[in-house]
Amino acid sequence: MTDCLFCRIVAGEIPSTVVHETATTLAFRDIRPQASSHVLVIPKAHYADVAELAVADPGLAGEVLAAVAAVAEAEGLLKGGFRTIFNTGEHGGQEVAHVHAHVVGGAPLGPMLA
Ligand code: IU
Repeated sequence: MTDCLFCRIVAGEIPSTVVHETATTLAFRDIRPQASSHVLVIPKAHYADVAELAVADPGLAGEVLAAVAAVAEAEGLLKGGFRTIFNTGEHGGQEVAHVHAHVVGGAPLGPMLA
């Protein structure tokens, strides 16, 4: 999808700081980090949100979760723990309509809905 920001990052048209990549997924640093470690994990294929991805391609959804785990390990988050968030739709505060998991950690986080 050429007008999708994250598809353009996958295509290399917009620069990003990649921390992990597989044949089907890409993980890069959020440009406005909310924690000392804040990485976005996406499938390279375009799906609007996690609900659409899970229905259309549950195998790929699993690959995204495996990439989340790989990022957590690479970022040194497994011991202390981390949070994974899929903002979805208007009420979920989703700004970019290409499914992405936020992986945040590096220090104790506040209550989930704060
Ligand atoms: P959201 O879940 O759709 O609200 O999150 C979108 C995230 O994408 C948000 O944290 C932005 O800081 C981030 N982001 C980015 O990393 N690079 C960009 O070019 C743009 C947004 I636009």
